[in-house]
Amino acid sequence: MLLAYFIGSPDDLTRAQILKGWFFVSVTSVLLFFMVLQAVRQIESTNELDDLTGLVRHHTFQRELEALLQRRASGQAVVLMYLDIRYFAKLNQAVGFDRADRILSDFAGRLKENYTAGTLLGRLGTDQFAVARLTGDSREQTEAAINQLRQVFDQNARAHNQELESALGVATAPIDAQNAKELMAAASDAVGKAKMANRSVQFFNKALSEEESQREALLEDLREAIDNESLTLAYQPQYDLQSGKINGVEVLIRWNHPELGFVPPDQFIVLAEQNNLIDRISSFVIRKAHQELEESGLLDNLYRVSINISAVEFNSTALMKKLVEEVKKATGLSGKLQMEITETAALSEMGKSTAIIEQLKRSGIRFSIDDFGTGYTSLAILRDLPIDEVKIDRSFIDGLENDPKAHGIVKAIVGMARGFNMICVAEGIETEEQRDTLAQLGCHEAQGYFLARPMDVKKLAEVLKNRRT
Ligand code: G
Ligand code: G
Ligand code: MN
Repeated sequence: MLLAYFIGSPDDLTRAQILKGWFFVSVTSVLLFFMVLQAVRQIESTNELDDLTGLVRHHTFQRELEALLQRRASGQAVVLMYLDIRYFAKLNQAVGFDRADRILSDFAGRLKENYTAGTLLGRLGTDQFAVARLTGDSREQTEAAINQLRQVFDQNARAHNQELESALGVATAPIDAQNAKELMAAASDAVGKAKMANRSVQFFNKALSEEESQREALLEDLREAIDNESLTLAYQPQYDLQSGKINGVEVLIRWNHPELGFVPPDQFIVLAEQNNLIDRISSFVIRKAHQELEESGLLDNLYRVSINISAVEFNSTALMKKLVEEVKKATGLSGKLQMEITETAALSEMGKSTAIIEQLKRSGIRFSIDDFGTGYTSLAILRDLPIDEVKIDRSFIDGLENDPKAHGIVKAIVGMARGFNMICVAEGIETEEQRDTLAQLGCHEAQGYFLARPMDVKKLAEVLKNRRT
């Protein structure tokens, strides 16, 4: 033996052997301890019981729900209700964690008292509970189940002297979903909508939810298109009504979607505005227009390049600062740049951006009000901000020939623009007669299909060249 070889006396040998024995015992117990600990943890996680309420957690709930769905007989429905306690964070702050915890555990207690064993109860989040049960498949029976749950919630709130609000999301199988996972997704979707719309009860609505997922998909694609710079630009010339020459162009963004084809900007601009992408679109437009017009040598032939800037950007100082940075980088273009304020959102807080607008103004940027006469622009904006141009909305041009009122409005806008020393541009010119009437009324410039459609930069180069010769 190895020990005997190293240790001389038999006494030492015995002691060493005892030590060796203890050593093995300790190692084994440490190993055993960790194995048991792991096993206990595993058991805990498969049971997934919530410490505070004793209710099951997400995974177990889903498993039990699947089993409940299997037990469903024909003519029966499984109704799943998600209950979210509104403003729970506020409650936590107001009464402290301990009392808030007690409100939660008492609510769970009441649920257990009020429902029989056949009803599934779960705690899915801090302030989110789930109740699932078999009912008949009539609407009345579902509503009875909803009322019962709301009553239990209200009783608990009263018992704690709290005014608590709940939001319920309701989904039923087999109408809304085929399996437990889908049913839970449906109830979760519904409770999210209830909260967003400040409603106490919201039923799952498949059509709504599909529309939303389409929007989500479109948004994802838009993000990608912005990342890959696969959006393109179109330019629409603006003509001087006296000389017939092209004074400027309006830059319009285009999205050719790989599957959907041409997606109109009205659709995706709103999406961009709602999802903090609008500044990236404006940056792209400035950068790309600068690059395209410079590379094709067209900048010298244009007095003015107009881009559309969303009111969302004009309403935000931070977004306006980003815009200023982008404009600074486009040196060749910035001297000709005009910003059209498009009124896809109300110009509510433009006051905040006044300083930046004035700064842009001093560096030579011009400003135009788009769709004038139909949007939210008030005359006060024309008075308070350094506006250089108004674009008469297409709808008035449309009525120019047959609608005396539209004619009157156009005449008034032209007069007002001239009075303010602003350039007046008419958009949406589709006939010769419209063009001639506008020239007669003293409108400075015109833009529209009759004169030229939006076109890519190559075509624009041709049109500008033909004009010169
Ligand atoms: O030509 P068209 O269908 O592209 O324009 C539809 C609407 O989208 C118009 O109101 C136009 O002002 C807006 N739009 C077009 N291009 C842009 C753009 O680059 N930025 C913003 N914010 N709006 C744009
Ligand atoms: O709102 P804004 O002015 O940015 O709108 C520009 C939009 O007007 C673009 O979608 C452009 O394609 C469209 N447009 C340009 N000329 C005409 C026209 O003569 N008739 C119509 N109906 N639309 C036009
Ligand atoms: Mn425009």
